[in-house]
Amino acid sequence: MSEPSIFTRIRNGEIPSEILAETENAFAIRDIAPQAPVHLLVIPKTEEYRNVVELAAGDPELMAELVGLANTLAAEHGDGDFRLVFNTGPNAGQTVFHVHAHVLAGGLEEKSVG
Ligand code: DGP
Repeated sequence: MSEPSIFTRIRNGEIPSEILAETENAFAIRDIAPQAPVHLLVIPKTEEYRNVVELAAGDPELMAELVGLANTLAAEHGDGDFRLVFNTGPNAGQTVFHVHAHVLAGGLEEKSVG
């Protein structure tokens, strides 16, 4: 059995970070190094999925739950618009291999992708 991820340790209260919201299968915290005025992380309670590809294939309903929680948080913490980012793989900047969505909001207009 591998060590619990940093996010599981936060959820268990071993590492301090306010749990901003919780659904049946997911929870949300603030990112420790914000890249936007609003930068939250939406995280499944299970560590079963290392990245969004595994999550989407293994549990599409949980994927939808994450998106729904991101949407709720973007309305609570910003104007409702948001960017959802899943870094996938170390070469894309993923550092925690317990799947999580970055919810970025506020002041994104000048940095849109595409
Ligand atoms: P990624 O690089 O996509 O795997 O995202 C991991 C994020 O987790 C990164 O943006 C910083 C955040 N993070 C790492 N450790 C902690 C922590 O102890 N507390 C909080 N709130 N966020 C953390």
